[in-house]
Amino acid sequence: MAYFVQKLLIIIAATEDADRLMDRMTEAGHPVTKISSTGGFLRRGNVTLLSGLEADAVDEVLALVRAECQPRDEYVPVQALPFPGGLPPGEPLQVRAGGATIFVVDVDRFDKV
Ligand code: 2BA
Repeated sequence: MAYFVQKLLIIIAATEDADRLMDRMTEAGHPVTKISSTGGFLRRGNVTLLSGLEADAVDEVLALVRAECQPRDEYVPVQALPFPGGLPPGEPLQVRAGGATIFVVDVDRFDKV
């Protein structure tokens, strides 16, 4: 199928949400590539999804991301962080788990050879 790629979505999601989101995107006909990644702060595995889309499809994919990647609060002991010396000791740190971080980037050119 020919399509005109105008936007690149870079979606960083929790590993436990990413497969479901990929299924929903694929069912809806949106191409997607999964890359294993690691967050700089928690140093936990997460997933980066790349999807090259027509501009009209961006909102539909963002709605799927919102539905499948619900943010939730998690508490992480400061000692479990890779750099405990950098943070004051004491209360566990509240972090956002799940959810997604999304970049929408203009595509100058898209080729397949
Ligand atoms: P991490 O860097 O491992 O961050 C995981 C979560 O830890 C963040 O969730 C946030 O709730 C918390 N956090 C991050 N830095 C913090 C800090 N300096 N102090 C206190 N809490 C902090 P999200 O913001 O939802 O980010 C989830 C993941 O998305 C990140 O994993 C990172 O892999 C990626 N990410 C987020 N913003 C990004 C950006 N501007 N550029 C590139 N990657 C980004």
